[in-house]
Amino acid sequence: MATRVVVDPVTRIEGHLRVEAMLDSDNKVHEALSSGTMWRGIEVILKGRDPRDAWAFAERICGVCTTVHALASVRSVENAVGITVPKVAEIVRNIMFLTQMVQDHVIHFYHLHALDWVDVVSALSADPAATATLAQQVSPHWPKSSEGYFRDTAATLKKFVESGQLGLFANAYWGHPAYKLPPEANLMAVAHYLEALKWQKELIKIHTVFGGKNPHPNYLVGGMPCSIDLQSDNAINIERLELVRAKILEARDIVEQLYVPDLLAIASFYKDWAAIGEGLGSYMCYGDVPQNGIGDPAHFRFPRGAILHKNLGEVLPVDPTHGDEILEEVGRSWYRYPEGKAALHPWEGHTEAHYTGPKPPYEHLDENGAYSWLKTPRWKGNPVEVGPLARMLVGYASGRADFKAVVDGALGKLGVPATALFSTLGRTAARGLESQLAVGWLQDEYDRLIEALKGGDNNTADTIRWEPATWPKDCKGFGFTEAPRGALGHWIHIQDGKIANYQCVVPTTWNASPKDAQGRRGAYESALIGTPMADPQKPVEILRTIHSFDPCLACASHVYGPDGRELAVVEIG
Ligand code: NFE
Ligand code: MG
Repeated sequence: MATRVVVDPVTRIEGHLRVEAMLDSDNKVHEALSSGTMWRGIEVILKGRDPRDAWAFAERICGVCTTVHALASVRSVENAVGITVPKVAEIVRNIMFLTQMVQDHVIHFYHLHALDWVDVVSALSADPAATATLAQQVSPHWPKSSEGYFRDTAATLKKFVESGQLGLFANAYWGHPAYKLPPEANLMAVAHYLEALKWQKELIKIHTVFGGKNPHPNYLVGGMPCSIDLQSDNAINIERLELVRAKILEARDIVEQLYVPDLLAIASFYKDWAAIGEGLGSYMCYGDVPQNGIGDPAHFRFPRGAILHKNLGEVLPVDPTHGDEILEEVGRSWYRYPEGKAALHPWEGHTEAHYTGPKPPYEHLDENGAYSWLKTPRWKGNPVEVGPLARMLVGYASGRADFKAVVDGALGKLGVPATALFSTLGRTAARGLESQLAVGWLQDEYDRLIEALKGGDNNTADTIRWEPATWPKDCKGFGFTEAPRGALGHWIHIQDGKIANYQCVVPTTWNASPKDAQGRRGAYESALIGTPMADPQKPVEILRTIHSFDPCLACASHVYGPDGRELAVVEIG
């Protein structure tokens, strides 16, 4: 009988994900199920509310990607009622967005994904002097690379392990034959894990300058809720902006001296993963980081577009407001649609819980029935992957020189062809490479901000259409961003100044979706097919590919009851 491997819950992610993988007799995955096993009710409370408040609720869909739901939300309202935000507000939003992206990617690499490749216990047998030599080769400009530094790190780690309370490092498959790094590389990675953990709280201070707090910084329909005046004691002045500049420079060091060198060093031991985890081969982005207003995608730093079937020769146009382009199905999800409806555009979106799965605790999901709290979004009928790899490929295939430079640079260093991008390794590398772009863009956006301010422009909000009385009686809007995990869209329908309908289709819904009506797999499921497993009892290979997407199930399984009715009763007993 075929072996079925169940990983539930998948850890080192946000939210609750279950994966079931069916193995052939040679222990390769031949079928997979990706299931969101939680659902939440954030959107239900949006209905009937003031659209100007929506960002504050929507932002709390997630505590990880935090700022992006606020950004998509204010953009959806601005799009609906016809507001164009001032240039300075847009630059500040770009800085907030890029800060979030860099912080999230570094955390993902070191704290959520690295331990799939780095064996912490093996680090204990590393020679600190040899580790110092290695570190100086890998990151010649990073100051902390002495023998003493690595001796101290090893001593800290040893104390930690001997205490028997692994804490952060508990529950991994230490000693698994799939770990390939020498002990010194493992110790170097553990040291940098700790460095990155200390640093990430520093970068995010940028959010506190412009948004007052983090997580969940403040936003404003029409602009940003901050006043900037270089000379004032009562506004964001040059002293605060100097802090922002310093944090951007630190981020640049972390990405260029630690993250990308570590990524390439670790990847060089795992080149076989450039041929594993390809998945759909189709990708989509909405694009972001506008240079000339959100209505002009031709001038986004992240371009908009789609690639189908690995054809890098053609970037297809994407219009998420077109009624047929993006449709969500629920045939394999625990929801039901109105009679006769098989797929709905988010502006007509409908969410009605209808659990038909097995009664917990259960052994297996029903692969022939519904098996997830995630819906199944499709672009022009195609399953597509969203996220860093999609963004890097769309940028690369669009012929953008900045994308080509970082991608070709990494491929050259690793000595692998461009086809290596279509893989688990490619997905993980893409996250580092776009962080390289993002830290450069952060500096550029900061310079644009200072230039505007020096020119006397410090307008951070357009409040001409603040009052709902100035809005159309019935209007629809689309707000979007490129969240760390990929294309994020919020669709709003406003009637008489109140929210009539609000739907989010988030990155993890695209990537972790169950099958569609034609039986085609989502991105996670598809990427697992063909994966070889060394030991089905210790499925580290499944974690490598699933983690390469950086799952967030909290984002993906928000639920909206269109009539505000009770969706389910949960009994605890
Ligand atoms: Ni909760 Fe999210 C991101 C969004 S989800 S993390 O990035 O939007 O997939
Ligand atoms: Mg949704």
